[in-house]
Amino acid sequence: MSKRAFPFMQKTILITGATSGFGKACAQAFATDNHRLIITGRRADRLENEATILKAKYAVEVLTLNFDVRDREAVKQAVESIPVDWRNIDILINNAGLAAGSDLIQDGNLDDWEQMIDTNVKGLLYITKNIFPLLVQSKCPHIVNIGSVAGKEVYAKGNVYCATKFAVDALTRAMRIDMLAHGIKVSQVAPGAAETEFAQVRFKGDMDAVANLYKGFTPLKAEDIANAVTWITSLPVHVNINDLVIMPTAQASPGYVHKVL
Ligand code: NDP
Ligand code: 8X3
Repeated sequence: MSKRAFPFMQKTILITGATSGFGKACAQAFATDNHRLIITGRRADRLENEATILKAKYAVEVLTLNFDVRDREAVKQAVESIPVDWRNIDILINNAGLAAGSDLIQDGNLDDWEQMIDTNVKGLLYITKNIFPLLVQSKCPHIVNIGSVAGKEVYAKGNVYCATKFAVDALTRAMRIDMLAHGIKVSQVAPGAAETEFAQVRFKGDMDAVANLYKGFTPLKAEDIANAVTWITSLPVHVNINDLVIMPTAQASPGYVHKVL
């Protein structure tokens, strides 16, 4: 039996935050299956470089959209700018997100809080609302939200990041209910610790803190999450994976990692 339910069916897939980590790995994984890709991010140079590589290596069509998901007008304009022959979007991967800082809540930095809430919650909402009218016309519409184990359990100094990912968990369930009549699949992938640029962003370039986080165990790789996303989005139309929690074997929960130092 084929691994893919629709190996012949080319889809148009929009991935937010495709300049790094999970989003970039998802773009590469979908490109191997010859899908058409709309990739987004703030770093224009990386976005264009990624598009050039995808086109050259996989001979796929790629459209880039360079905007900040926190800017609701920019999101609207970016979606309006999508050319007619790219507007048949089948899959939306709501991946753009971040943790900023790692402080006790009483010591928290308000700019960090706003950045996380604006990106992880409001950005995801802006994208979803603007893409919905395009997605709803697809024969196989699917939204995959990248949540986190931080949206399942809180941990010390996780506070606001955890709250944003609990919100993603809630919004995933809410979208599934609200969009049910439109036949839109809504799934969440909730990863545990994965080595991407996530920790560099969280610790604001403190590479000692990054190294310390991943020391003594094997974290997930971006490709592990991309494999899950491509599997979820390849299932038959009548099958939806609501929620998939993926952890490194060495991690039992956000606060419990077995380290061999
Ligand atoms: P990376 O830092 O490697 O990638 C994050 C991506 O999000 C980048 O492409 C970045 O692009 C984009 N992004 C961030 N802020 C914005 C913004 N305001 N507007 C547009 N794009 C933005 O991290 P990951 O790949 O690890 O993270 C992807 C998702 O996975 C996030 O939602 C994260 O919370 C979640 N996650 C990560 C885990 C991990 O341990 N790595 C575990 C569980 C969940 P650019 O900077 O170019 O805008
Ligand atoms: C990132 C996973 O455990 O670092 O969402 O919060 S964790």
